Amino acid sequence: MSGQAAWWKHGVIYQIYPRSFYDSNADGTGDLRGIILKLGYLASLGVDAIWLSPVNRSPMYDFGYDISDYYEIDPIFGTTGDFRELIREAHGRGIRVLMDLVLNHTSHLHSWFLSSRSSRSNPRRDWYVWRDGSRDRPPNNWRSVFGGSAWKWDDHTCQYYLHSFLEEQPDLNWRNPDLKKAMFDMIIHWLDCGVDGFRLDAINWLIKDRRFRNNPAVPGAPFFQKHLYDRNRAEIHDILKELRGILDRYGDRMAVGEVFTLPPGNPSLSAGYLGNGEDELSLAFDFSLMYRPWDARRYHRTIRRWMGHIPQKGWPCHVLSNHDQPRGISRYGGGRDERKRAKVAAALLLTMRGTPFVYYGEEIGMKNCRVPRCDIRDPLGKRYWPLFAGRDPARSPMQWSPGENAGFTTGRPWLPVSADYREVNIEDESLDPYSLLNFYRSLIAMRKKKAPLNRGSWKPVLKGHHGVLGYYRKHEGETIFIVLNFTDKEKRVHVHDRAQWKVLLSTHRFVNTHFTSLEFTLLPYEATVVEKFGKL
Ligand code: ISL
Repeated sequence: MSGQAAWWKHGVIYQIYPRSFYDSNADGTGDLRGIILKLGYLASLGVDAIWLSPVNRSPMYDFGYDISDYYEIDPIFGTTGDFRELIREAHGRGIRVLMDLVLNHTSHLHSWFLSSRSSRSNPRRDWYVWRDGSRDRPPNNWRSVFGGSAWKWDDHTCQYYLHSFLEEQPDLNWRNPDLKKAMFDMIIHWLDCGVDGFRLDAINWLIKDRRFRNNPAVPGAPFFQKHLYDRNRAEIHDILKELRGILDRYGDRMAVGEVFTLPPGNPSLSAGYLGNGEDELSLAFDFSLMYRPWDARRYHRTIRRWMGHIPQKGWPCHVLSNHDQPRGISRYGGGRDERKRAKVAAALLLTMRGTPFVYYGEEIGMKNCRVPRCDIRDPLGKRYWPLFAGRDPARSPMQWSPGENAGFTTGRPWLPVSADYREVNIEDESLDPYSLLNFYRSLIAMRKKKAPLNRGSWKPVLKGHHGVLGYYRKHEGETIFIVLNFTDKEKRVHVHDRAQWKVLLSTHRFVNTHFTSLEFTLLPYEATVVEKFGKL
């Protein structure tokens, strides 16, 4: 596929958590019509695609990641007609639409599982993972991601079924050819509907060890184990190759896979799912950066490692926040400087080589919301409170305005609105030329306009010593240099490159200011992007 056609390499992708984006019918939960109503905003932000966390029919034990019908839209979000309209309207504005595909498991209320569970001889029995055991002795020691054994005893058929996540999320058996065909048919259905691609949930869980061997223990950590036999099995690659074959038949469709590992971030493993760069996933997430403390050197090393693992023909992507992790701005720290740090992080995300993913609300600096215990909805929060408040803090309603419920709903919001919405909201930030929101807009617009930024090479020169990152992005004779001060101190930087430079975008300098060398005294938390426009 030509570089031109691969929009997913050069564009910016925006993740929407539909429950929390915009509520069009006052039931307190965001919906598809709400997204349609806000397409103008998304276009003004300049994003090329939106990825929607699951909107399929679901009993919502895991808020949509437990699908009970892959072909239907859950009524809380709207109808299939609304979904088709969203695709049409988004396409009309040049915005592509990605669906979240949960392939590892279904809801326990999916008709497939109801059949599978009905008897041992049901033709769909083998679509899920059933094993013998006795009531008090599960088939092996595998643990669920969400805690406890990954096996659930079924009284009716006296066997265990596997659930890598909640017991309401039984794992599918991808070794069964009929199941695999049913899943591929479903994928083809959505491609035919005009969906531009998919985010593949928990893709590294897809296949389990044929012999169901016990996972080795982690010495000294009784609740952890080395997930040798229930994750990252080699056969997953064969499935991804088949899937890529389907996508490629449609030309410009893509798949980005969620590769979650513990400890989080494993660049060689994540990049492994890109295959030779052209025959498996289009993009793979690696979450290393989300777990780094705010330190330029650590950031540099993490990015270098990630870039180093991307196959020659493959393409990286970068992400700072999503619906499972604490929000970026709440992780960077910095107290009163947190929004300055958020600008530096945004400049990094949007000037790197690799597709940037922006999580809704990140562009205005939404923080983790304080969710009182009685309002917790995430099953993880319910299970682990007060040790862990769960994932709700990063899923609070989008802050559209300083009005009631931050303009998200006229009903009662399904999760509390963050207390800071009177200052942190889209309406007010749109009016402030120096807001984080307008900085995101400028970064995205600049990235779109400048080929070195959206497709060029990456050459780091200032590698985080003294808290500063500096790197070149180059493409066909054009050169851009980015410099980022991660600290609250002034920093003197000097890169020997005498030429005519001008500022494209900066947190602290006027656009078009000229320089004859890359010699600056950076202000605290300065992020500056300069372009070479002539020789001296
Ligand atoms: O959420 C996590 C830690 O807080 C992760 O371990 C997460 O479970 C893992 O990244 C897989 O996540 C995906 O699948 C889950 C779903 O709950 C997550 O929201 C989804 O992103 C099960 O479908």
